[in-house]
Amino acid sequence: MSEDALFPLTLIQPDTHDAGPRVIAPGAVHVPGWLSLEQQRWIVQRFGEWTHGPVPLRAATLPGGHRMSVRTLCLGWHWQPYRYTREATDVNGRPVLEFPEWMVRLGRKAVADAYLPGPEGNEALPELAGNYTPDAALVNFYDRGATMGMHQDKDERSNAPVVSLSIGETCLFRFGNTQTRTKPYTDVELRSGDLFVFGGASRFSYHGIPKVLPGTCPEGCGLSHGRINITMRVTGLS
Ligand code: MD6
Ligand code: FE
Repeated sequence: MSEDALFPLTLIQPDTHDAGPRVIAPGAVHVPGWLSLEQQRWIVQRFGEWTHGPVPLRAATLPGGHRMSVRTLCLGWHWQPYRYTREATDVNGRPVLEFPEWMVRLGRKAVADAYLPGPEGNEALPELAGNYTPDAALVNFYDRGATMGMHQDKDERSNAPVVSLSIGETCLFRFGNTQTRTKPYTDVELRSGDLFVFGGASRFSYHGIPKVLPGTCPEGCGLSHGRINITMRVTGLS
């Protein structure tokens, strides 16, 4: 038997981070290395364009007056704590950028890749993949020291999955439960190019970003520092 047959590439990956989809909880799937470096760079270029759009990257202010450390821009619908609007009424009143067609296709592929049946006890939720049509994206930029507290994504009137893409510095993603913002939770490292989908029984789980690891941008991802996270959602609004 040839060496290639004995040691197929997928089994000799030295880094378990590249081992394919991992089910973190029912409906919550981490797909390491889902975007190529070329795709990451292309998305970083789009990010640069969006920051010159009608609504600047801004740190949202929470109802108690606390300002988030993450800066956000939006596509499709403008998110403000805690609702979606068509105009950025908490920033400058301008209408939000359109949700790009390429991102609908990317979101559909993400849900399919995360949920289609696999050998690892992956939940098969194919009906979610075919007609997944996200209409809003939050694009977060994490500069030095930025974090995100434990929260649920529940401003949408839909239980369709949320698709999350990470580019730039590695972060610690804390994935919890639907009942409390505390334990039990699972800490997952999200690296540049990783996909995380949460839907099904995990759609309303608490989650947060306790830290970003400075200096971990891979060569060629398009960012020299910081972290971009894009979450696509179905708002259920019209
Ligand atoms: C982040 N993400 O990854 C923050 N929400 O920077 C989120 O809050 C998030 O990654 C819902 C689904 C996936 C996520
Ligand atoms: Fe979230």
